[in-house]
Amino acid sequence: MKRRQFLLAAGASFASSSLALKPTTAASNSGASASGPQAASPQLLTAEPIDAQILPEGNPATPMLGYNGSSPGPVLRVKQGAMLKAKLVNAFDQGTAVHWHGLRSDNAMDGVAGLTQEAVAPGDSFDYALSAPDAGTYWYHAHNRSWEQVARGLYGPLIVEEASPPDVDRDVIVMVDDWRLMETGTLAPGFANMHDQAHQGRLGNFAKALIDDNSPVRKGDRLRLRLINVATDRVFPLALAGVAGKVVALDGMPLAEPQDLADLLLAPAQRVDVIADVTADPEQGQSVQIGAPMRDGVYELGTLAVEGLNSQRTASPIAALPLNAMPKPDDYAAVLDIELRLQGGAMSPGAATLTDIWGFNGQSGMSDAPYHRFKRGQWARIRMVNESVFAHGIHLHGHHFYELEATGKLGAFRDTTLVDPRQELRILCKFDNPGAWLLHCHMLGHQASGMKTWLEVV
Ligand SMILES: [Cu+2]
Repeated sequence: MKRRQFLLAAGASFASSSLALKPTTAASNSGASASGPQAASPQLLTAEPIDAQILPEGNPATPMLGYNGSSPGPVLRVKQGAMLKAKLVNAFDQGTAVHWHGLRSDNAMDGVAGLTQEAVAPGDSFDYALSAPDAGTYWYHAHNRSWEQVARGLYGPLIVEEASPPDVDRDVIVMVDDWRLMETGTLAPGFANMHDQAHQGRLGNFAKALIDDNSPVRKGDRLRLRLINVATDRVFPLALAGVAGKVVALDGMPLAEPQDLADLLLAPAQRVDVIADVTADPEQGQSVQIGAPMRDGVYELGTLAVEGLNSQRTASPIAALPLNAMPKPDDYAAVLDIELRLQGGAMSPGAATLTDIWGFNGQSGMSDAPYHRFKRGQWARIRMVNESVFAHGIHLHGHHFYELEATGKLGAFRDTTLVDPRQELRILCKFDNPGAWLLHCHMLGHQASGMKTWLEVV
C-alpha cells in the first residue's frame, strides 16, 4: 500500500471526501464477558503486547498493547449496584494501572499511578474491586504514561447495566479512535513529542470505529449505540446515518429528557448513548453509517450492514432511561466559587510560573498541596477559564458535575467537559466522594506536559 493512500499529514484534518480509502470494516472485540457480581473469580485483565489489524485487511498488522490479546480489551459488564472485580496482570515492560473512567467509586481503586496506587511493575498484578453505583456507558484504560499506553491500545469498554435495560434489539458498543501509523503499519514513535503536546496533542493519520459486534441489523430494529471517544487527543465530530432516534445519556448519565439526535461532538473520554431505529433500506443497499463530518465531506468511520426487516417492532417513542442518583443543590448561598485557569501551549504566553508546556493556575503538574481541599459534601462552582488557543477536555475523577449554562441553569451531568479555546465554562459539583482525585486534561498529550492537578475530599 502506498503511503498516500491512507496516511495524511500529521496535524491536518484526518479525512476528506476525496480520500481514496474509506475504512468500512470495523474491528471486533474478542468479546470476552466479565464476571458478574456473583462470580467468585475476578475478571482477568492481562496487559500485554499484541498485534492488531488496525489498517484494512491485507495491510500489515500493528504491534500494540492490549488486554487479553486484543485492543480494545474485553467488554466488562456489571449490574448496577454490584461489585466489579478485576485482576490486572502486567505482562509488558512498563509499569501500568487501570482507571475505571467515570465510575463514582472508591478512591483506592481509581487506578491513578502515583496518586491512588503505585504503578504495577512488569510481572506483578493488582486486584481491583469497586462498586458500580451508576448504570451507563463507561470505559477503562491505562493510567500510567497514559499518553503512550492509551495510544498503544490499553483500553476497553465498561458497561454498567440497568436493573431493567431499555427495550432494544441490539446493544452496540462503538469506540472511535485514531492512530498515527507509519507505512509499515507500526505506530509512529515519539508519544511525548513536544510539538504535538504544545498544540492539539498526538493526532492520528488514520481513524475508525471499533464496533464490538458488527453483525448485520434489520431495518426497523431499535438500537442502543454506546459511542465512546477513546482517542488520546482528538475531538471527534460524529454523525449517524441510516437511523432516527434520540440521545439518551452523556458520559454514562441518562438525560431526564432525551435530546434530538443531531451532529455530535465528543472530546477524548466522553460518551454518548443513542437509542435509534434503523431506517436504512437494505433494498437500496443502505447501511447504518458512523461518520465524522469534516469541512469537505464525511469521513466514514464504520458501518453496520442492514439485512432484512424487523416487522415485529411497533413504533413507540424513545423514553428516558432511569436516572442515576444526581445530587441537586438546595442552598446556592453555600456554594463555593473557585477558578481554574487553563494555561500554556503554543501561541499563547501562559503564566510565567509554568515549568512545563501546560498548567492550571500557574502550576504545571502535581503540587504537594491539592488544588483545593473540600469538606465532604461541599458544593463548588468552578469557573474554568481557557486562556489558551486550544480546546481542552477537562476530566474530574470520582465525581460527575453539572455543566452550567450561561444563565446558571443546570446542564448535562458529566465527568469530562470540553472547554473551547479562549472560552469560559462553569461547572457545579458536589464533592461527596472522599479521597485524593485527579483533575486533568484528557487530551493526554496536554496531561503529559503539565495540565493536571489533584484535589482532596475529606
Ligand atoms: Cu488540554
